[in-house]
Amino acid sequence: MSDSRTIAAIATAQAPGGIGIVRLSGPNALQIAGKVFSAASAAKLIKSPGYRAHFGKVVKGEETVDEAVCLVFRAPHSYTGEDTAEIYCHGGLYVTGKVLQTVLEAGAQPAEAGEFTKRAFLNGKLSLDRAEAVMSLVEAQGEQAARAALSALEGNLAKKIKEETSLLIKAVAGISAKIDFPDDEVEQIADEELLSILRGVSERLKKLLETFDAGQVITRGAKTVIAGRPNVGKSTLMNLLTGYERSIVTEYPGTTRDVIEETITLGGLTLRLADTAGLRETDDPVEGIGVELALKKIKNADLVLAVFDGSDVLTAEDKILLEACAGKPSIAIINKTDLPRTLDKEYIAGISDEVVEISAAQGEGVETLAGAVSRALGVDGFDPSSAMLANARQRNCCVNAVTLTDEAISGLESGLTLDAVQISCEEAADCLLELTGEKAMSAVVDEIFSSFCVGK
Ligand SMILES: Nc1nc2c(ncn2[C@@H]2O[C@H](COP(=O)(O)OP(=O)(O)OP(=O)(O)O)[C@@H](O)[C@H]2O)c(=O)[nH]1
Ligand SMILES: [Mg+2]
Repeated sequence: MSDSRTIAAIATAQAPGGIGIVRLSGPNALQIAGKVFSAASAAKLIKSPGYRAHFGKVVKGEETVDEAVCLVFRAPHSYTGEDTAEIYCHGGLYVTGKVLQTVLEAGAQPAEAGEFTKRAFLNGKLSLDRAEAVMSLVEAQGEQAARAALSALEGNLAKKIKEETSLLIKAVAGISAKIDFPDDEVEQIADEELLSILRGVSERLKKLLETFDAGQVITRGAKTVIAGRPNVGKSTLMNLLTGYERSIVTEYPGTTRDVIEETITLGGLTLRLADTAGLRETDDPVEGIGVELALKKIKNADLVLAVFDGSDVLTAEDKILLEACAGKPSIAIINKTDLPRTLDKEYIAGISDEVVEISAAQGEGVETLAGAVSRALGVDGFDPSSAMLANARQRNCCVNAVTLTDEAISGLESGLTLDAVQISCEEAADCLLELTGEKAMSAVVDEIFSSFCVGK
């Protein structure tokens, strides 16, 4: 399936940088690139072999736009599977914009969001889950997220799903034979074997579904709120984790009022941190709004870092916070270990599963905290490079496949007609084919790629 339009877009970030890349793909990519790129060797791009770099100039009529390198890829040996030219010019907003404009004036069409990767999918270069992995890799902020995306891009999920699909298809074929040749004219698959195939598929898909939440934490980052009563050191902890003075720290209780947010990585995990106003009853209307916001953040958080002052006694506010954390992934952080301890640690340990002692001011205890974070989020020991479901779409396909496989299993167990069992198995296989894109509807495909960035 190939598109007759030749598309172009800036493939690099829209910010000043050493190099910017304008990419063209489509049947006329080399012809259009040849109109705007003049090679120093006088070589013609249209005649260039693939995987060849040419040094030269981007020109617009008589005007030189930039010195550049043009890389040629010949179909089908390119990312999109089409003829592709990549113009490496100087990075920066003006130059890349002008090179793109020149290419568009020479006959290319502006690429839509994700269109290069969509073409790669439509030309059979990537399965749908691998195309989604490309976007996850681009968006990855932490090491674990990048490893997970790379694993999917390498086809680990696709491979696993294909294995289960072929088992379901084997079951369908087995049932067909039983229906068409009921008198044992051909060798038949035993009911027990059919059941064991289907049970295996259902079990493995359920295992894959179980890792979804942990996978989401790894790929999207955990919404993490730093909470506690005033002056326990929340903002000092925020600054320690971000590595700079993100929040204002003073010895006056009630310093932080607004929610201060920053994304960080801790132990390879991405945390979307929010430092909040100290929790207390207050007559100050501004601080009061801050406290309300803090409580809302706690409610919606994936993880609460509940901070306590180790050099002080436990107060009623501390106890309320401990209770608010019950049943939620949370860590009780006893801060200010550099000062003599007055706090009742046993009380906290009796309520909270994870208790970590730190000195935010001295920068001590971060590693211990990192370990506790990964345990509290349930990703401890999770291998991000194992096959996992990357998004709600993939999860949905998998859930439907399990439901239908389980229907087939109970149908077989209860002696339902083989026709009904066969249909369930076929539909289960279809759900998995939809996951990898072999049977995805074009509306679904359009929807997926529209969330990509332009130039990818
Ligand atoms: N000795 C010691 N002092 C600390 C430590 N962490 C924070 N502090 C001090 O505690 C005071 C309050 O720190 P903040 O980080 O502003 O506390 P907070 O919880 O953000 O306070 P609010 O924003 O008012 O809710 C400051 O004087 C900090 O220097 C620590 O580990 N050891
Ligand atoms: Mg603060």
